[in-house]
Amino acid sequence: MTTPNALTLYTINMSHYSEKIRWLLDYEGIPYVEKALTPAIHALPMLLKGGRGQTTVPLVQSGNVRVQNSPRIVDWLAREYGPLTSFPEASRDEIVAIQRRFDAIGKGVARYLYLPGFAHSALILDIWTQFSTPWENRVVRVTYPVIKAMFQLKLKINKKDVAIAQKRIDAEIKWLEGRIKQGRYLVGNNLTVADITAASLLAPLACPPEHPIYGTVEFREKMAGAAQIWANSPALQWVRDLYAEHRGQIWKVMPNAA
Ligand SMILES: N[C@@H](CCC(=O)N[C@@H](CS)C(=O)NCC(=O)O)C(=O)O
Repeated sequence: MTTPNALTLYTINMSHYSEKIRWLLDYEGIPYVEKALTPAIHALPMLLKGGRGQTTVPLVQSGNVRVQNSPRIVDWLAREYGPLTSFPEASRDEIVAIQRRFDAIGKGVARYLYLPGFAHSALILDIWTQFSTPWENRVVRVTYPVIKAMFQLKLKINKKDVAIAQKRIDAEIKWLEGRIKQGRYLVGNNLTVADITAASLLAPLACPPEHPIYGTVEFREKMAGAAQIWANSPALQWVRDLYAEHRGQIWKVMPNAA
C-alpha cells in the first residue's frame, strides 16, 4: 500500500457536518491538518475545490484529490485508509441508512439554532471570525447584514420552516430513543459511523461540554436555548455521554496553526 498524501480537512468551526468528519478522523487516528474557513468567505474556495456546484464544508484534500460531502468523505476514507473500526463492512448498509437519517436533519438543526441565534449578532460574529485573518474579520463584520440576509434566505430561517424542522428533529430524537433502549450503540456493540453521525448532528442541541463551541455557556443559552424542550431527553443525554466517553480532545492542534 502506498502512503496516502497528508490530509487537509476544510471546515467551518461551528459546522456539525464538519464535526462528524473531524470526529471520525480523530477516532480512527488518521492524521490531518484542519483549515477552518470563515463563513461566506468559504464559499468560493469550496465551490472551486469541490467541483460539484456545492459550497459546503466539510471537504478533504489529499494531494490533487478532493472529496466534498460528508457521506462521500466517509466512503472515501474507508477506501483509502480502511478498514475503519467504526465502519465494519458487515454492517455497512445499516450504518449508511442511519447516517442518512441524521444527515437529513442537519440543515433543520442549523435552522433551529440560527432563528434565536441571529438575535445575538455579537456572539455570531465572534464565532464566525474565530479563525479569520484580519481582512476576513473586517469583511465579514462590515458585510454582516448582507450575509445574514442571504443566510436567512438560503437556510430558510423563518418561523414556519423552523417549526417544520422542529417536527423532523423531534421525530429523529424519538427514533433514537427507541433505538438506544436496545443497546448503547446504534449498530452492534461498538461505536460506528452511525453513532458518530447521530451524535455530531445533534451535538449543537445537546451542547456537550467537550465541544469548544457548542459546550460554551453563551452558545447554550443564546443559540441552543430553544432546544430546552429536548435538553433532558435520553437522546441528548446519550449524545453527551458519547462525547464524554468517545470524543477525546477536540482541536489538540488548533486549526490554521501552520
Ligand atoms: N450534505 C453535506 C452538507 C454539509 C453542509 O450543509 N455544511 C454546511 C455547514 S454545517 C455548509 O457548508 N454551509 C455553507 C454552504 O452551504 O455554503 C455534507 O454532509 O457534507
